[in-house]
Parts: sequence; structure tokens; C-alpha cells
Amino acid sequence: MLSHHISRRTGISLAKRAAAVGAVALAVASLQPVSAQAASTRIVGGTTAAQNEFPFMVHLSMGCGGALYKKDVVLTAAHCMSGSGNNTSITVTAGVNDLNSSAAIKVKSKKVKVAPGYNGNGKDWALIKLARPIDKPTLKIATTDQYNRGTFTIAGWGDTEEGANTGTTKLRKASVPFVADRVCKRHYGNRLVSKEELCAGWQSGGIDTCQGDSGGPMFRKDDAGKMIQVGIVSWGDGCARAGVPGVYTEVSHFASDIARAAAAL
Ligand code: 4AZ
Repeated sequence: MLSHHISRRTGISLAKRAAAVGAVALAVASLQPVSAQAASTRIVGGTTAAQNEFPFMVHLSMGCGGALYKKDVVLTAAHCMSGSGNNTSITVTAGVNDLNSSAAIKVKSKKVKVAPGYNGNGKDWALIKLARPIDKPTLKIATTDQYNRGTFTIAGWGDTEEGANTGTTKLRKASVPFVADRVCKRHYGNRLVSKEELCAGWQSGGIDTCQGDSGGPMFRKDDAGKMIQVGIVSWGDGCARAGVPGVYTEVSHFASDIARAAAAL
């Protein structure tokens, strides 16, 4: 577990790049995927979500989150996946707050499509085609940048403290405000891919996504009061540190690519 401590201290961004580069080698060696390491973030500073509060939320067996984009398609992070193609190895858990609940709906993956051009730097989205549809509400995605502002909800089964590396069995949630690229760059500089990523978090820290939340949605209400996904939990330096926002895939930027990929899955 020494490597975990090292990767935490050096920051999640490094873990994510390592995940992309190492994906092929790891597919050959039957080790725990590097992506599972990068995915070890959970909600810090949140509270337990109510049963059915976020019915589109799913848990992925490698330790990531996701959201139902279609009844049989999950939107998640590319860095949680080992590549595109037929894949029956992922178990998707839906319909419950508590992962250990006997009411959990468990469906296997059939196919994965990782964002075209994904190399560990931006473009952190992927779709999973399910073996069968899940009869739960889907989460619509933002198709314009008009909702990339305000306060967002984050949710996941990830760590409740940086470095905990345990996750939670009950879904947790928290609220985080939008952080402008210019402000986010005060910490990340050019590591932030401005067009493809957006930041959220409190300047004072204390509330954030963390290891194990990766791939899960960041969302808010649209002008009609309906939930809309604006982000995908992607990366950050540690969790909930003051002055260090979480970095999320900017869903609106990829909305048409996502729709096209889902139609072709
Ligand atoms: C991770 O390891 C991770 N604080 C996700 C989100 C953040 C940090 C790490 C943002 O999956």
C-alpha cells in the first residue's frame, strides 16, 4: 500500500495519467487496475443521501461512480475504464443507497466506449452499455454551458477523508460551488484543460469529491427544476484541501460526442 500513499501525496492528477498510460500493460498483467487506484475518492464533508434521492446514480465494481444516461447506458469517467470494446467484467449496482442492500439491482456491462482521443489529459468520459436495461430514471446531460455556474450536487460512495482508501457502503452527497477556470488555475495552472474541464469546491476546503467518487455525476437543477448533469468526477490534488478545487469533465462540451457515441454503442 506504500504506492497508494505516494500517489496520494503526489496528487490524483499523476495517478490519472499513470492510469491512462498503464492501462494496456495492466490488461496483460492481471493486477488491480491502476484506474481503481485513481478512483479511490469519496465524498468528504457530506451527508448520507436519502433512498431514491438520486435514482440515476450507479456504482461500478472497480470502485467508481456513474449515472444512467439511458436505461441501458451509463456515463462515467474514462480513467475508470481499461479501454474500449466488448467488456462483461463490470458489475453495475443501481436502485439502492446502501450497496449491501438485498434490493440492489446488479447488471453486468456488455461494452465500453472510451472518449475518442482520451490520453489521460482532459476528455475524461466513457460510456458503458449494459447487458440489460435498468428501470430507473436517467439523468439528462447539459448541452450548453448555461448551467456551468451556481451550486452543484456531488454524490458517491468514495472516501470521506483524503487517504482513507475505504469508501462508504452508503451513498453520500454534498454541495459545491462553481469555480471559474481563472481561479482554478491559481492552483492547477496549465494542468487544467479549461475547455474540457470545470472546477468546483469551497475556497476554505472541507467538502469535495474524493477517491471512489470518480465517474459519478456533478449536477444541479435546470431552469425547469429538473436535474441536469454538468460534470463527471475526474481528478484533483488530494481531497477537500483549502484552495484546491475538484476537477470535473465539462459535460456540455462533450454533449454531442456523448450522444453520438451512445447511439452507436
Ligand atoms: C480520485 O482519486 C479523485 N477532490 C477524484 C476527485 C478528486 C480527487 C481525487 C477531487 O478519483
